[in-house]
Amino acid sequence: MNSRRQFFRTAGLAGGAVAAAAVSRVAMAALPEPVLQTSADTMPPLVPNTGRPYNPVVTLNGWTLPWRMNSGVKEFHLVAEPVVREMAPGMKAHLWGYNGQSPGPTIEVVEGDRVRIFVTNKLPEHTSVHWHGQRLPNGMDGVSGLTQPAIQPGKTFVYEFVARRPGTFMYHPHADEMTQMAMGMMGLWITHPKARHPLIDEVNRDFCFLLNAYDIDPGSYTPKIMTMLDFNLWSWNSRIFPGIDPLNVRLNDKVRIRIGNLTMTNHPIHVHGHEFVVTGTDGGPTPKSARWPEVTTDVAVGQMRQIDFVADEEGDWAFHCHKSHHTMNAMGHNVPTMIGVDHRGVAKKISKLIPDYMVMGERGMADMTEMEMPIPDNTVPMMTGQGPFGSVEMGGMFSVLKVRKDQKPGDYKDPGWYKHPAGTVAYEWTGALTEPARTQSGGGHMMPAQNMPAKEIEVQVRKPQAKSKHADH
Ligand SMILES: [Cu+2]
Repeated sequence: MNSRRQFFRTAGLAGGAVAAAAVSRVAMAALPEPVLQTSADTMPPLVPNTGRPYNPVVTLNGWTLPWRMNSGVKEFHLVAEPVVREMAPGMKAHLWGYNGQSPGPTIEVVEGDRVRIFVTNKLPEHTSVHWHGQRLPNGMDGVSGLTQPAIQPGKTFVYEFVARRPGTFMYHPHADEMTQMAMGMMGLWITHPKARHPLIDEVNRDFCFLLNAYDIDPGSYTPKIMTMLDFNLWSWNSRIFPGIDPLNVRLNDKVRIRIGNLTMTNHPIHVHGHEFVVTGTDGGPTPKSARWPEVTTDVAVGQMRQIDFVADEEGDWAFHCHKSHHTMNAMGHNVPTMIGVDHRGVAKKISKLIPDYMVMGERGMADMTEMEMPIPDNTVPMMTGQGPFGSVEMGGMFSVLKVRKDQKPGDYKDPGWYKHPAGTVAYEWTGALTEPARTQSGGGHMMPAQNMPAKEIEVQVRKPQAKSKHADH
């Protein structure tokens, strides 16, 4: 869902920022003009027009921050500020972020680049930026109180260091972290290798996103920052399915996906139809001897995982967190399991008193997607997303890897739903059904049937009486 107009707007701004570099010494002495993003769409890769060339990444529902070259130094300007982030069509959240969005823009540099980052604080409280995973001088590490004074509201600080090693990194505040990360302050940092690297293959498509989580009550806009574990919105780059864009690739592309986890729990990330290898972490590229094929990799808290694979199977492949509660959207958690409970009579009685009353999950939860249940404003259904065969019944950390023969190189447009060749889709059996033969045996090999009672017996369990103090437990 790339918007061409958005692309030209971004490219224009990037061009503007770069052109400014050629203007005058006075202009260069000033801060680089901050570039803001108003859209939550996936922006096309920002092809570098200054500095060493590299193959840019695509940030899922995100964008890369343009820079200017100032006497050989790459200069970026991050603005920490309150933002309104569209988490999915129909749901907006009041978050904190950088340059108009949460997460902030991806910063892309090349191994060996000298980088200068101006950070302006427009938040109502102090902040700092920690450059997670970087080798840098201690005083540039961004831990407020420990390595620098905090950046007070209205102030701008300058960070400067050389991007010493290639890899996938993150940035986030190291000041009032609980609040600021719960409010969405974070971003990705990619350092590309300066030359061919024995452990970093060149790829055709290079995607990245952060795992994050929010606790926003249905009908409200601002996350509850005291929540420790029971978040109700599990997001990729502060987007929830069906608001997460698909990953669109060409058949046989070499694909890389970089995933960083800034939530409070781990996320087993799973791809359908393909195997991948973990080729890097925030510690750098993994040695070849430490790689093995996987279809799920756990990304623990504060970790990054870089996975590589060849997209050699056409189709629409689910790509998601394997924790089933993380592929759902906001809901109350205090819902009893009702499977197998027949409570139609009760529901009828209650609905006389409460017209909107609805019984949840008598036959599982799938019914919930079809019921026209009234939901509060600014709330996305719990399980949703229309596919070509009906509801996908997903939410949260879910997207689709779309592999197509005719996807052009460099084209990230959504190709639409996969058209399955005739005879390759699971179908309904319409023939006769025979009753399954059920075993009559009373047990397995270790317990021969002749020693087993032929019918059910009643077992009485007597709780031991507390004759001695020790028997009690
Ligand atoms: Cu998860």
